[in-house]
Amino acid sequence: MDIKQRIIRIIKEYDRIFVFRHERADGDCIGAAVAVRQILKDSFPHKRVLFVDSEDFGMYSFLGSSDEEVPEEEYKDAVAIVVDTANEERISDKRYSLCREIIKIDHHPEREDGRYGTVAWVDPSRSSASEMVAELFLEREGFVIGQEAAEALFTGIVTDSGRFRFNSVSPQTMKITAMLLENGVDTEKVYSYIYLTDCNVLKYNAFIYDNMKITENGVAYVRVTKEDMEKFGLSYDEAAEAVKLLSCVKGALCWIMFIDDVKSSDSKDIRVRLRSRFMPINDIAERHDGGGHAHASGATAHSPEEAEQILAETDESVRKYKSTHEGWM
Ligand SMILES: [Mn+2]
Repeated sequence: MDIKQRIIRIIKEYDRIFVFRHERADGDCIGAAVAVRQILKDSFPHKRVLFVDSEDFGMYSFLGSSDEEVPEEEYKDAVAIVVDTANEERISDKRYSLCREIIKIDHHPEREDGRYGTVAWVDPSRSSASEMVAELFLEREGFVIGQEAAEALFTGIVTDSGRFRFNSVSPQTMKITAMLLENGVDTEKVYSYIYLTDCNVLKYNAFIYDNMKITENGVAYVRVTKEDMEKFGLSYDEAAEAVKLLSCVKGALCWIMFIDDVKSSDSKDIRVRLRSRFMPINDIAERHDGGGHAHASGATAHSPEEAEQILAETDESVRKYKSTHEGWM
């Protein structure tokens, strides 16, 4: 029996179903979780399907809200469906472990500590967990996918695929999205909730582009101070987000945000958010009290001089890469 059939069979066996997501929620895990709950409630009115969550859904509150807490005994003879979560440590609510069976549906790369669940459907080639959830129910008779669920899944696919731009977008992503649209997605509404931006953030974004510089070999960078964050009324996390604005500068293979470490009040450290395309930059981060992924790393400069040093090293790295590789732009 194929994995999707097994998942469906387990779901049908249980009268009580709990849905779980990963910590630091995003559009995909919220969308997939809300949709699983809605589809199963609409398809099996006698089943109790719950998505208990201690945080509100933030910018994704338009997709719905979580269910009230229930006594722990309720979890015992239930099945857990965990969406979009690579390993157990990242599951935001530990009560999944009380459930009798666990279904994992995820699209993150497989990892050493990633084996959990009675049944695990893991496919890293997928754009999103929402795409997988949509496929699971769309291709079967007897499941009701109404507008609410379709919009939740559409939101997950759109946000996790960078608006259908990432490599993970396949013909199947588009086919599934088409079917969701047939189920009545209000795209104008969804896009308004996801992409409209507060005025102070837009002014800050303008400030970022205004103050961005580019090195000789192609490193786009910007410096953000504590005073800048105060001026625009942004938290560290909100201000730090804007590193992605530097990702689309033609000729720049690397981009860096140098931002005051305001998390500890007396720190003079500068956090260095390093990003790149084609070439890795984690080696540079590792030399400066940091590390991370090949194309997205973080480091710490303990002085303005060290920040200069990191910029110089990155510039040199880009020079080397450009002189020994073709196909970048
Ligand atoms: Mn995801």
